[in-house]
Amino acid sequence: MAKARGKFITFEGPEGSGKTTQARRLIDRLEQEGYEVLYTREPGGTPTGEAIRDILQHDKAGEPISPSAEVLLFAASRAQLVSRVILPALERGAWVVCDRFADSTTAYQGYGRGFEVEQMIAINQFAIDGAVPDITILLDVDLDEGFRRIGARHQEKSKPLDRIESEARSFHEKVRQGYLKLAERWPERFRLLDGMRDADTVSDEVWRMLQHELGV
Ligand code: Z5A
Repeated sequence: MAKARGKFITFEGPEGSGKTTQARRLIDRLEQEGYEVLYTREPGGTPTGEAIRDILQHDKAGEPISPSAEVLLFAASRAQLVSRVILPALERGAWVVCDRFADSTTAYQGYGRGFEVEQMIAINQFAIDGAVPDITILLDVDLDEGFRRIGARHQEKSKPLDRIESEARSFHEKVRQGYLKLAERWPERFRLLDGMRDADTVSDEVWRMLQHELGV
């Protein structure tokens, strides 16, 4: 008998909301339960995607990126990740946990930059080829807390903020509000969690929610 398709879980949210921390913790827990799980991230996750990430975040191409080129570069990274990594893993029965996915484009380029939201959703549909997440965990934090966490990390590693992190506060506020609108639009897929709490409390809630929703 063919193996059941794996589950696809994405983490979304503003900077410093704890996506990477929670994605890693979830993977550890799923693996302890015997699941085959793959961690991946956007932009990136494939050699092509990681090269695009360098262009997008660190101006690797050495010229300003036009806003529409930015949309399409995120979409190109996503299309490659879906076809090379995500769909093959799901089809062989593995679970996939992705740190940001298509909703990031709708939130950042749509609500944040001001591109038409429906157009971002259409571009995403083309890029994801049917790979709609089973569950999207939206970690919500206010801007002050998110930037406090990111600032502390950058100071620790002596790294400057990247291109998108350096956007104005008003941009990041629009992104946060955009995410909340997406959670209202797709309540069957989105689970909104308060990311202001300590990491242990959040990861326990993520786990309880997945036990309830997916029977892990
Ligand atoms: N972007 C876009 O515009 N369009 C798109 O389509 C896509 C992306 C896919 C990717 O950046 C950038 O690309 C992002 C959006 C844009 N830009 N911005 N700005 P990235 O991948 O480099 O970074 P990120 O996705 O924004 O994640 P992040 O900033 O690293 O944050 P995070 O993953 O949510 O948080 P974290 O790494 O788990 O934690 C950050 C720090 O806080 C760290 O020191 C932790 O130890 C600490 N932390 C975590 N959880 C807690 C709690 N609960 N309490 C206290 N401290 C905590």
